[in-house]
Amino acid sequence: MKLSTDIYRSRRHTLMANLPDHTVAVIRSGELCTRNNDCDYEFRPHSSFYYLTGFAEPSAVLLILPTGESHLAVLPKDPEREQWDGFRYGMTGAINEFGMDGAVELDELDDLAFELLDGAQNIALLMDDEVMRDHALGWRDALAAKARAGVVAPQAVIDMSDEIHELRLIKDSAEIEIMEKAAQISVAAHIQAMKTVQPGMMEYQLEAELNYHFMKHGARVPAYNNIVASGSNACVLHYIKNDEQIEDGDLILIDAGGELGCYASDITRTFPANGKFSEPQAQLYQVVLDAYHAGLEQLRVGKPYDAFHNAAVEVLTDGLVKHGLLQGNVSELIESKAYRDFYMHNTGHWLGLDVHDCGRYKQNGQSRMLQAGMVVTLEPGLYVNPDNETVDAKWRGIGIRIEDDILIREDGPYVLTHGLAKEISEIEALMASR
Ligand SMILES: [Mn+2]
Repeated sequence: MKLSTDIYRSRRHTLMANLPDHTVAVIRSGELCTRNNDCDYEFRPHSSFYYLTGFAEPSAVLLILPTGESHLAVLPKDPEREQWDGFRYGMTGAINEFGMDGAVELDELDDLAFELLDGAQNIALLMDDEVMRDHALGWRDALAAKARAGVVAPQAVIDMSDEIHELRLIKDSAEIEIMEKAAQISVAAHIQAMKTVQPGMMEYQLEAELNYHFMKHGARVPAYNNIVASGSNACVLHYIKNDEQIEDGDLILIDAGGELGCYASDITRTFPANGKFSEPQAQLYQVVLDAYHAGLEQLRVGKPYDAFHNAAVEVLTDGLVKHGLLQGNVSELIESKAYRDFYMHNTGHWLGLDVHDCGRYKQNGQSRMLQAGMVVTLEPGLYVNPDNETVDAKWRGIGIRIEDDILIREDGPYVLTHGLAKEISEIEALMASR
């Protein structure tokens, strides 16, 4: 899934062009993380580091000069370690395969930094990376101590998060292609889950179908912890235990998406375990589906970011009143946020290398305008707490969310997760065909 080295090089040049003059940028891939004893979690590089390099080994540190000239400190080639832990690109690979202008072994990182930072004004980094921040301040102090030898230490450590995040927010065609593939792998996995479910199964047995299809089609890992929630578990927004038995009459909410080439997909569907919605389930489901369609209409170039959320909230609140779960005037119930008892999350988020991707939602205190190349999720839902005694018993414990991944294009919203049933009749037909 590595893109052409020209793409990464041009991203590094653009980043430097957007930072103040005389700045050297530094960013790292991250370290292996212990699961237990001597077992590590599978390594997954930091998204912004990967965006700038396509390099997926742990412990790597990238330094970029104001001209865009790029140097990578990497784990050294080591036949014995590679015998145990697998292939490393080493310095030659960093230059030949990843288009770096220079490379050093990790233990020469400090010397490289001293050389490249001498005379620079700023060290730019991701301010939330405390390890890198401490390291960069250490470099600065060491250079400052050599002032009498003519060394000029950088004056400031600055945050480059915004500059990287704004680049990552607008997806290029290569990224969109990968994201659509990731989305379609996840669509196939969700279809399989709908076709496989039977009352009596455990939630994790259904989860196994998702993981099997993600991996079988090239998405080695889920982009986030799979949510497979039956019955009232669906009202727990981040339910990941997935260890209860699915019962006849339950709705099942699955929020799961595969990760491909480090890009996330993020899909939610809610469907009946026995293949047929009950009447109250269908009534609330239709409200959420109507909110989805109202939101989708707002996902257009030039609309403010919050328009699709507001449109969804209006439809959801209207539906809650229509079915008697809330009483009163719709606009007053929105104003007082009464709907939040049933709808407590936002209607979407940026999607990209991270499932909750980077990029500001507001500019100058106002919701920002949508632009072509942005990818958002659209995910209205309704959740009736099983203990909510203010509503008729027939509604209690129903949890519904419908979520797709939407690319903003000049010609309108494009559903990357296309081809996955969401109308009631479509879901029931798909499940009847099992
Ligand atoms: Mn989501």
